[in-house]
Amino acid sequence: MTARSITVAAAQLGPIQKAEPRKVAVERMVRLMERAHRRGVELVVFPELALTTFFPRHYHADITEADHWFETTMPSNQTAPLFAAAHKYGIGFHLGYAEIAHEPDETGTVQKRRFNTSILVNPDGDIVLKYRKVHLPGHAAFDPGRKVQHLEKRYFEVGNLGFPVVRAAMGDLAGINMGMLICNDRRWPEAWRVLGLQSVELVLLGYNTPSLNMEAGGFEAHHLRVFHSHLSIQAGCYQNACFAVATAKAGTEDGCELFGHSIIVNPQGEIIAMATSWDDELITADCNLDMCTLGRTTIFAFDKHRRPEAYARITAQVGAVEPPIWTKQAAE
Ligand code: ING
Repeated sequence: MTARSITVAAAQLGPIQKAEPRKVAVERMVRLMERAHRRGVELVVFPELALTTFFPRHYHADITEADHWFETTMPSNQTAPLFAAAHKYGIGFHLGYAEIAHEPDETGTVQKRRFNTSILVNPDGDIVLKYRKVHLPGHAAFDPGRKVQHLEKRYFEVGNLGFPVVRAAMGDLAGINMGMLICNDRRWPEAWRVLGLQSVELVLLGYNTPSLNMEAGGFEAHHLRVFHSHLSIQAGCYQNACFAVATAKAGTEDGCELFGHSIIVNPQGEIIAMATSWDDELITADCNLDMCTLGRTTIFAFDKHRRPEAYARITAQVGAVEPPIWTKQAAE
């Protein structure tokens, strides 16, 4: 039986300066898709917020002043060249962008809503999957203690689409189980596990991660920034027996440095490709999806081994509680 294989790419982007128009970023991405096509790539993963600079580092008292960083339609005239290239080369792509949507809120009233969003587009230009970032790091109000602001909680709502997985045709395969995470999501094992519980085979993930810890809360050695990113992704893949393509926006944007080190990881948790620049760079790998079978039929056969009755705290609590204190009296 021929292996269920797909050739994927992380299309890492170098910096996008605040003044750089979407047109330039899209042209850079189309060039990466052309290069991907020459390498026989069937699915390209672009970063989080791939069309603009990482604007949550900039404070606006009136958040509507940041609306120009958002897309109100997808595709639009500016993003149409990506859909055209996908069709021309027969390549699917993942794109992260800031989304403005006019849709009902929980009271049923149509509101203008803002999300940190990613989509998966097939070569026919269909949006086969959409995800909105659930774990928004940073803060909502201006933080004078910070060297650089990280205002995702100001500009975006928490994603309201859950962590969806869809089985869709891609490359030569009639169906692949694909899901998405965005940046900070990768640090939360619950997010990976919700995808794993839907039999995900390939997780598509974009990120924009500062190379220095912007929190004034304490020292974190620089080399640990990349280590923690890779650790989270490798663990997520191993513990859910899936592949992941994790693509950075990297380099220095208006003086703020983002690390690259985009990676492609297999269900054994091995890094099978890694970017070495902090600029536009295409890394590729052939993913034999049959590799997912070993983990999910043995160590991580969820139906055989998971014990949800012991996991109640995971959904019952938000923060941690203090444990009981041991005393001799209490122990007797
Ligand atoms: N960026 C960072 C990320 O989670 C961060 C924020 C960095 C949080 C390092 C904690 C530690 O990769 C985004 N955009 O989520």
